[in-house]
Amino acid sequence: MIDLYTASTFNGQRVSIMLEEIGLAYTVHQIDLSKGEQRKDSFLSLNPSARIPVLVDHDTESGNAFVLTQSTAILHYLAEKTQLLLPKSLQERARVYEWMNFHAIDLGSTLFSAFYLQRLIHSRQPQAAKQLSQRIHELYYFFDQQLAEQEFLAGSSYSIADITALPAVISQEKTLTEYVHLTRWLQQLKQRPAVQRGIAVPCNS
Ligand SMILES: N[C@@H](CCC(=O)N[C@@H](CS)C(=O)NCC(=O)O)C(=O)O
Repeated sequence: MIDLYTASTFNGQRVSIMLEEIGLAYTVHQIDLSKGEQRKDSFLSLNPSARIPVLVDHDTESGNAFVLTQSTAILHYLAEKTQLLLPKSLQERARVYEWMNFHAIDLGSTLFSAFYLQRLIHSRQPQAAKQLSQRIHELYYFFDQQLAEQEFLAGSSYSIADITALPAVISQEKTLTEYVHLTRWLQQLKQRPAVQRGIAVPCNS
């Protein structure tokens, strides 16, 4: 049995999409970030850094519950546990990690900085805000070009690289229509029942 502590954010939805894709049973525990539930002692005992998502796997070889944080580490863990959504060959797996890092680190941190800069200090730092938006465009262009060459982010099969990228792209869909290959990929993945169920967690659970 698996417990998932989550909220309706990109990092949380990566894990719920993954769990829906691999078909493992799990219980959702919604953490209301706006009410500060991530800073309650019961949650801090799972993740002292006060961040969702947290996965607790009770089905381990040792019999001890295994607690894991960081959305991309959780995707790796679940892919290895089930041998799903991760290619067999070393080089193909490396390609998956390459694209996971692109999304979680390069694009993710730039979007995060832009979000705060645009809302909090745009009037004082217009040049920095402009540079960040150019950088976001470059990163999306690169992402789009990758999908011009192949069906999925890391090659010919759907993988945890696609799941890493998906929640942020779904939430920004209306602003990304100029990227035609990315849009083709997005429309294809949005047809997947597991994606539809996973993106709705925790609101519909
Ligand atoms: N790198 C972490 C980031 C986790 C994270 O930042 N979670 C946010 C929600 S997306 C959170 O719990 N924030 C709580 C807060 O800011 O107090 C991951 O990928 O899981």
